[in-house]
Amino acid sequence: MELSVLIHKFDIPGRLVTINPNGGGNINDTYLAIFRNTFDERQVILQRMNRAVFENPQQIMANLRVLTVHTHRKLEEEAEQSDRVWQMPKLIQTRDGKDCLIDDRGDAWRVITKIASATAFNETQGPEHAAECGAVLAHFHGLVNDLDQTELTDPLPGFHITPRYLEKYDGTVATVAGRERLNASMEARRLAKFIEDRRAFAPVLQQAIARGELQLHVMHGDPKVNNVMIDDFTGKGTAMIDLDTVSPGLLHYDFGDALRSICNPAGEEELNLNKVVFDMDLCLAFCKGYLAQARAFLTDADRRYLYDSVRLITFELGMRFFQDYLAGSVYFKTRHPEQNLNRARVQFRLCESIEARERMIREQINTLA
Ligand code: GN1
Ligand code: MG
Repeated sequence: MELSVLIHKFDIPGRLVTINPNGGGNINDTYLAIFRNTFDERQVILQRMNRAVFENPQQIMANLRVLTVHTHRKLEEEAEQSDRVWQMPKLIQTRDGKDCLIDDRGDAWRVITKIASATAFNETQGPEHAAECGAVLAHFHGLVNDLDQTELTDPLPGFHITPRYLEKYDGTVATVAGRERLNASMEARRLAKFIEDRRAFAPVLQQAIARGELQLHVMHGDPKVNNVMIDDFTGKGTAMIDLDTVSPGLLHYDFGDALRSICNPAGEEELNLNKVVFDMDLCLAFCKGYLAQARAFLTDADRRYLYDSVRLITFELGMRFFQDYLAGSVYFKTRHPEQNLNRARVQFRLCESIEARERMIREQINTLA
């Protein structure tokens, strides 16, 4: 079905002016559509949900419904006291009242409102930007902390359970094709060694959960830098987007993933590894922004594992990219065959940089948390 035909199945006022690819997600396909009438304009985001990753789109939409109803109500309640207008996208239904549309190929499509006059940057712009990302994540955690976890179904069970990725990696290495790719280059063998050296570290957060030290909360699941919308006029954060992975999890998965992304201004696709460093100024700024609010809901045990989460999620993402490379790049979208290998190199370099700064990172966190 053509995009212009598809979007007309949704209940959007005005006439379609343009529809174009938007953003560079690794999983879903995203388009921006603009509708106008004589006195108004409506910008919406059309997305095809990746069926290979999100097997049950209806379940994702049900989660989004629960999340948006809960947060819109809270945002309205606290609007008067807020220092800014916090935003949260709204679902737009099909003309026959459904939250998503299944096309003739079985693909699921949905439309949400676009956060207008705001930008999601692929690379951190500086300490102020990092601090805003921290404030937005903490605000998001505050918004969802009283959302009943049982109302959400886990869209990707085990999503940040690092030992499961290790098992998956081992499974891939055991295949003929996986072993061939692994043995085809020095670089791949070097990355495999990197993983071996950190095997014992992989269960650190799961063990803390098992000991009863850490509890599950509602988490965002993917709080990387380009999922934080920054207001074009005020420079302040205004919303978190990309809400498909919102589910019960550890706040640490979000904290670690946010720092992994925000403190690497070179970005995830950098080819020159020398440019990949964990930036301590950005770390300090993010932590100030996040912990100023999050301090109120973190326990002492939570604080003890914050550093580990940064190291772990960086390691985990590197391993996910590497496993996918060895499996023939079937999960993350790629434009060239070596792309996932390079993404893994970047994350592992970043992980080393984090390890080298352990003492400083812990100190920063401890003084602020
Ligand atoms: C994927 O689709 P996107 O780009 O928002 C991935 C995240 C990774 C991220 C790395 C469902 O997110 O976990 O951190 O790539 N999402 C899923 O860029 O696997
Ligand atoms: Mg995402």
